[in-house]
Amino acid sequence: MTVRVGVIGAGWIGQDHIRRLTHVITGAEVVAVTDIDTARAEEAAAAAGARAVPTGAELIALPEVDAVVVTSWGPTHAEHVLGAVAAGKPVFCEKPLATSAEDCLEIVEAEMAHGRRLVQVGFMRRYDAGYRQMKEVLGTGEIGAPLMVHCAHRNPTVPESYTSRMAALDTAVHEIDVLRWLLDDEIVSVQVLTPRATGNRHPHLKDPQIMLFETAAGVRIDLEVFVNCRYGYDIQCEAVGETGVVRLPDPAAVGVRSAARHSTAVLQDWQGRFTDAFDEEFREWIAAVQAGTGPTGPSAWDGYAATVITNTTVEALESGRIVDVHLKDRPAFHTTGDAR
Ligand code: NAD
Ligand code: ISE
Repeated sequence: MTVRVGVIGAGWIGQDHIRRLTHVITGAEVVAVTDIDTARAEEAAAAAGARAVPTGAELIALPEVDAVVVTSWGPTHAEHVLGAVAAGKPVFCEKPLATSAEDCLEIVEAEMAHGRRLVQVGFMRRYDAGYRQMKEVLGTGEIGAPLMVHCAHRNPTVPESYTSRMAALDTAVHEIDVLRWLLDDEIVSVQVLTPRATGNRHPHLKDPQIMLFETAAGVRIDLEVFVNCRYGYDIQCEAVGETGVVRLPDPAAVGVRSAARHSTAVLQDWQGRFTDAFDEEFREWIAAVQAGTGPTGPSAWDGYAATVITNTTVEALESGRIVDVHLKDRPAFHTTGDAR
């Protein structure tokens, strides 16, 4: 069965997912696209042989739409995800699930009232081959219990519109999700340190930031978020266990020996770094929709946890304090059936 998909939001990532669903993944067809920018919706729809629709609500209601992809701006996600859940349609929502804990919980509760999983959140790092290998090693117990994780998330540059809060909300959110999943553990407190700021930032921005997380099991995570590092897009992750260390591999790149140097190129953007992960994320989501089993990837609960933890990280940045994370108890509905 071909899954007929409607896409809400045809900006950068919406167009990339439309291309992916149309040209990369088998078993899916984009049949409808909407965007508040109607010209953009029409252009993206035409490229996929789909129809442009005026609003998200109308797109969700179309009988020919089997499943919904939400790639609009973050503050609009909750409305569209709740609409899809009310219609009983599987919905893939790019991060964040919603921008407030309350909206995330409303989605969690609506999905539970529906009785089975419909929601998947777009945390694509869980589909990256390197992170998957790390999880496998951690799972075998080969390096013993994890004790510490050292991470870095570096972007070459960000636009002036990028704010200090976005270091948590937009950037560290990926590590927050992938570390909860890698460690199968929950983050319980956060502190943010602001070292000497780079001269290469826009003056309003605190960059770099060092985020210190503690988990329920006592694992300490240090995450450097440095979004004006200039030299490239660089994601580092190293877990230190009782008897060994496991490291995220760098993307494959040829080594060049020339002019008395041995060098390898560093990627320049996140799009290139996670292309394969995005493809696999959609391959598995479409397969789950086809199977009618409900999504197997990051759940509405994971989306809720990520939003609470990123909002707590902003509080830690702005207060300078160590702040505890307050999550509700995880419902039984969400202890099985996700990608853990
Ligand atoms: P963008 O600004 O390029 O695109 C968003 C589009 O949504 C715009 O075309 C806008 O007109 C449209 N839009 C806004 N509100 C709408 C509504 N109510 N109905 C229909 N269309 C609406 O942004 P982007 O970079 O494509 O990001 C979109 C989402 O994807 C964000 O939530 C962002 O955090 C997420 N994202 C995730 C990743 C990732 O690595 N997983 C990467 C980039 C962006
Ligand atoms: C961006 O929004 C993303 O989601 C990318 O994956 C991330 O690496 C980047 O830092 C964010 O700004």
